[in-house]
Amino acid sequence: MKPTLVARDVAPAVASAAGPRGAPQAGGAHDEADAGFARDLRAALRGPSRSISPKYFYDLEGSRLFDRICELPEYYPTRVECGILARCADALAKRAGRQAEIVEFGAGSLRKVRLLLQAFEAPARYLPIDISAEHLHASATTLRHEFEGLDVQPVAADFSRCMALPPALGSGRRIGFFPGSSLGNFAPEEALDFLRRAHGLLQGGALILGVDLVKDPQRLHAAYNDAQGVTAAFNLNLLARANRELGADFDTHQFAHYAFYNAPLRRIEMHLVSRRAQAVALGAERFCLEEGESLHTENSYKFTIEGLRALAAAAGFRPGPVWTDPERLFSVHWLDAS
Ligand code: AVJ
Repeated sequence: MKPTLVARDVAPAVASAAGPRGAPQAGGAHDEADAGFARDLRAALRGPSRSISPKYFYDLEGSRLFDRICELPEYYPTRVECGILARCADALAKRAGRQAEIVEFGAGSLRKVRLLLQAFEAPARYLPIDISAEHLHASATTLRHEFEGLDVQPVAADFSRCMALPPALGSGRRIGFFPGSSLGNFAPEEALDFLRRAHGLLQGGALILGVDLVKDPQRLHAAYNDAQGVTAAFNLNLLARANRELGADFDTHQFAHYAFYNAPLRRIEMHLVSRRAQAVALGAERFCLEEGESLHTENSYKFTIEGLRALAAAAGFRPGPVWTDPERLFSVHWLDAS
């Protein structure tokens, strides 16, 4: 695969750093991203598999809803991971060394990286990669104000496909940061493929990877079925987004949020289930949904510490120390790419 930048609203500094081939122009790239959503949603509605990538959750509204999920009492991963990161930040900083460059995959609202930036010794540059351009640029601006002198270069790109980064600075090591168990959105083969590519980008450096652990299914179930219904709204926003961006006519009240833990596959599955027989228009096409038919919107795989280390090793990393919380809900891994 050619390492092109699948980017929207790329910051000028990054666009020029992408090399002589150049990055796609913001306008054209935007259309490309929309075409991706339209194409993938159409394919999902046509069936027979009826599933779509969870990356389409994250328009501006979806990114905001996700930030609210992270604050929910039932959604333990964010809180627990932040606690772990706060406790291991000094150890991570020591391993990273002076003037490290942090590359974050799926950076979102940039909250967790603050824990690293505060602990690292003179971090040289921060490259947050996220698919939600608007949200990313707003967060990057806030971060620049907080860490004066830090070179922040947001890259609006789909890291699940390909990633092209500006050349490394050469001053310190390049440290990848992939928190939040976003790795769990990938099927095992895709996770391996992503880690192989990350290993290629981080040669000589390392990856700090946060993943959610297998645990009591009730605890997992509650985290994706919160009492306030924020996760339901997040799931249903996919349809609302299709209405806004693609002119579809989904009646979101006619779909139910359904999330459960599939224990044999060690993953949470999220679905949107049709409450009745209905037809939906998308562009010139009409799709019929039976009562009870589902659109599979997300998988969130859970890991064991040993399983994750074996996966990372298969991708070329040398697994280092692991940090966890007293309840062993979540884990943070140091994976050497040297
Ligand atoms: C961002 C993929 C880690 O799977 O827990 C949260 C997304 N979906 N609630 C997760 C999500 C529903 C989240 N990840």
